[in-house]
Amino acid sequence: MKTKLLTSLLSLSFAISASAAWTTIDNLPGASVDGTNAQTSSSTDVDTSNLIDGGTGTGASDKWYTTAFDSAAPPVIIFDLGADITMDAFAVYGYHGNLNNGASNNTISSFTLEFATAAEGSTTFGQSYSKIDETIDAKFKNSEFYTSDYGQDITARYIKVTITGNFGGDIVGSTEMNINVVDTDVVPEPSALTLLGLGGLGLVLRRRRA
Ligand SMILES: [Ca+2]
Repeated sequence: MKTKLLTSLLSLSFAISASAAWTTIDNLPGASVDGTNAQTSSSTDVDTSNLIDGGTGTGASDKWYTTAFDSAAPPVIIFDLGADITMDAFAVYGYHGNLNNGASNNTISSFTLEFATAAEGSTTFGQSYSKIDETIDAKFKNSEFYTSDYGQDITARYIKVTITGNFGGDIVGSTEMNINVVDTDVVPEPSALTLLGLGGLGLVLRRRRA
């Protein structure tokens, strides 16, 4: 009896501890990032790899930025997470530390996210999940970030980020992009576990009353 009750409570606690953590993408084994637009400069201090290096400060080596911005030909960044990863949110960091000068107009004001699993490959997006469109109302600094909450768990290897707007500047940039990884090893099917836990608890209580 005591063992059953303990098992039930343990099941409940695991279900409740459904956790996620922000992850710098380059901490994932085999992860990489690339830009797929002529506006994305390849010179060292504006490289897309600066988006996943953990640095969100004002230094040139912290940033990625384009050499121009044209919403008709928006820059595209594709993250390869190295393997299918389950996540529930994406973070886009700001570009410039001083919001009161013109450079802050170069921070991202809108973007879209598309996903592809390892099986789907890096060039075919939108099969498993719908595109997510985000509009950012206010400018934000380099170390600040905007969170795109997926509203669901998404499992994918590739994330395609299309930057569709800035705040009126001549270029567009960001210091970092992160994902919120859901720890699927710790959190198996919460609904099934909760039901199992409640069922087991009910069984114990019924037997105690008898
Ligand atoms: Ca960075």
